[in-house]
Amino acid sequence: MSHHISLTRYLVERQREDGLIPGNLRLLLEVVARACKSISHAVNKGALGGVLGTADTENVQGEVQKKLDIIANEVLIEANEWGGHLAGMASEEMDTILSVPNRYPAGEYLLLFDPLDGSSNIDVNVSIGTIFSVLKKPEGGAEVGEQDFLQPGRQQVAAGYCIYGPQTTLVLTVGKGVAMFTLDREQGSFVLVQEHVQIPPDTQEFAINMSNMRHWDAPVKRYIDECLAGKEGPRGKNFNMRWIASMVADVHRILTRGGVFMYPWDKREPHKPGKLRLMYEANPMGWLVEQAGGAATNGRERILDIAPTELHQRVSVILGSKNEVERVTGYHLNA
Ligand code: P6P
Repeated sequence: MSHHISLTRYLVERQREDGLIPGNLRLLLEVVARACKSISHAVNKGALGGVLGTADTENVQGEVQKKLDIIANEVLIEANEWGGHLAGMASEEMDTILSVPNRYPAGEYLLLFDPLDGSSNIDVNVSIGTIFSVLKKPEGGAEVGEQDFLQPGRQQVAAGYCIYGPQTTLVLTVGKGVAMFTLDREQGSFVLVQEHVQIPPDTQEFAINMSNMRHWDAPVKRYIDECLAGKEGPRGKNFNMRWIASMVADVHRILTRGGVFMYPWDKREPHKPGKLRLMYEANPMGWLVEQAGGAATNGRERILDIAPTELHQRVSVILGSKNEVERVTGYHLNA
C-alpha cells in the first residue's frame, strides 16, 4: 500500500484501475468527505461552539433532536445539493426525501444518511458518527420519488461512515474491500491508514444492550447466556462485552478487531422489527461488514437482501464476525 495517500488519490486510483468509481461518484464521495470534515469541526468544538444540548424539535422518529443532529443534516444537504451528482437525498432527520432544487442540475445518485448517529453520546463526549449509503436512481422517471430509494442494500454502489472519536476516521467501501482514512488536521485532508480491512471470523467479544435482556427472544437469550457461561459453558471460552450506544463506534471496533454487534427485536415494542433503521444504518454497515469478510443478518436473512417498503423502516441487526453471526442466525432459524 502506498503509505498515507490522500482520499482523493485513492479514489482516482480506484477509478483508473478498477473502473469502480465513475467521475460523479468520486465527486459525491469527496463532497461527503468534506461535509464530514465540517461536521467533525463542529463536534470537536463542543460547548465552546454552543452546539451541545437539544433543539426544541423532534425528528420523524419522534426523537428529540440534538442541535448537532440538525447542524450535521444541514451540512450534508448544503454540501451535496449543487454538485450535479445527486438526484435526491434521504436522512434520518427528515420525514420525506429531498430532491435536488430545480436551480441545480440533477445527477444519477441517491444519498441516504444518518447525519449524526449516537447523538445521545454528544453531551458526554463519547464517539459519534455520520453513516451514509449511495444508490443509483432507477432509470426513467423524471422527478425522483421515495419509491426510487426503496432498493435492497445489495444495490448500494458505495457506503461508509465517519467516526468522530479520538481520531476522525472515514471508512468506505465501493465494493472492492474496505478502506480507512484518518483526518490529518494539519493538511486538512483524509489520509489512507488501512485498506483491505478484514474482520476475524471468530471472536470473544459481543456488543448488546444487556438492560433489555428480559425482553429478548429465545435465540438471542440462548446466545448471550452461552457467552456468559464462558469457559465452563458450551462455548468453552470466556467472552468480553462492550456497548458504546453509538453504532458507528461499535462497528468501528468490530472492523478493527472483530466482534458481534446485536440490536435484535424485543418485546418492548413488538410491532417494530427492531430499533435500527434499514436504509441508512443497517444497509451501509451491513455492506461494510460483508466487504470486510463479516456477515450481517436480521436473525433470519441477509440484511442486504431485505426488500424495503418504507424509507424509515426499522430492522433487527446482528452483524460482525462471520462465524458468530452464523451461529446466532442458526439459533433463530432452528428455534
Ligand atoms: P440504546 C443510537 O441512538 C443508536 O441508534 C445506535 O447508534 C446505537 O447502537 C443504539 O441506538 C443504542 O440504543 O437503546 O442502547 O440506547
